[in-house]
Amino acid sequence: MTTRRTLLKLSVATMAAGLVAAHVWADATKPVIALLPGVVDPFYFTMHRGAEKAAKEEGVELLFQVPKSWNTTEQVPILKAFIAKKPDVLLVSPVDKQQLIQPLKEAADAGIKVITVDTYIGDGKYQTGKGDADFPLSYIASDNTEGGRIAARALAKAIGDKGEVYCEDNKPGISSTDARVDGFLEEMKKHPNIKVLDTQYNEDDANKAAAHIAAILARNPNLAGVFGANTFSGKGAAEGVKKAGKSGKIKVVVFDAVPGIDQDIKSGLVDIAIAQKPAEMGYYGVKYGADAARGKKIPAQKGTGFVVLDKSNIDGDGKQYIYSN
Ligand code: T6T
Repeated sequence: MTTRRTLLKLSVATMAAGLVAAHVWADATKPVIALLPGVVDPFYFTMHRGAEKAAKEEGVELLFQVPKSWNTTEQVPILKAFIAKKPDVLLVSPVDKQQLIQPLKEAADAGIKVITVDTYIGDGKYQTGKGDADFPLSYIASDNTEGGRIAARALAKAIGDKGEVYCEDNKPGISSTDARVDGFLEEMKKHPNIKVLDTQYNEDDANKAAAHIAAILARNPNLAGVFGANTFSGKGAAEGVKKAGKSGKIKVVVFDAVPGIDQDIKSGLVDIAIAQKPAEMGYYGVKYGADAARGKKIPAQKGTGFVVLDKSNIDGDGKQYIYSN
């Protein structure tokens, strides 16, 4: 005969089970995903819109906070604040391949699923069981090395395959821009009549990039071309070429498609822009995050491709790929 005590125990157990189920159910039904980009720029605001679109489709609560500048000292405090909020998933663009490994490991150790978008930690190869930086579940980004090769081929063609060129870059240690410059230098080796000068670093400051053009022109008056490896680098290099009165003479190839790039291409200041698909990075980041929060397996890598913008498509199909704030 079931005693009152057993009945009581049973009902407590059932209630407890109900509660746990309710909690897990709440996470799986409305996963919380925190999106932590690298810096304030139109690339990441476009990414955020793609993330919001997927969040609506998936019933995800999306947290979003942007570091003021591209720096571990700006990104890590926000990361720690997000960890304290215990989201189900962290969607992050690590600002340094090495320095963000430990802070992200703390997130993973706190039970937060980590997905990197645009940039990666370690060597970007995840879920391999090797190394101390393979714990993220997925890496979603452009093939930046190939992007750098495309930039080199385009610049070589624009300058008639001879003359002096150089790369204008943010800072070393960033997986995306490092790969672009590597791809550019690797491809330029196939162009013996082109001399590649030392890469210049502008710390994501377009004014510094513009000043580099003036300084290099003083030493190398025959400068024929420049590759800007990201938004600030490209914008600054183009500004520097314009200030030097060399628009159209010094060929400019840039990575990214910031607002106004259409004017720069039509005026001939910029020859080509390699537009990434940040909205897709945000969209698939949230889709994969929601799946992972619901216990589904997700691919360890996803390439989002890019589109080469130039005079032939900037007012046509290409326009849709220009980022916006
Ligand atoms: O080029 C993008 C991004 O891909 C890169 O990782 C960092 O710079 C940008 O955000 C542009 O500023």
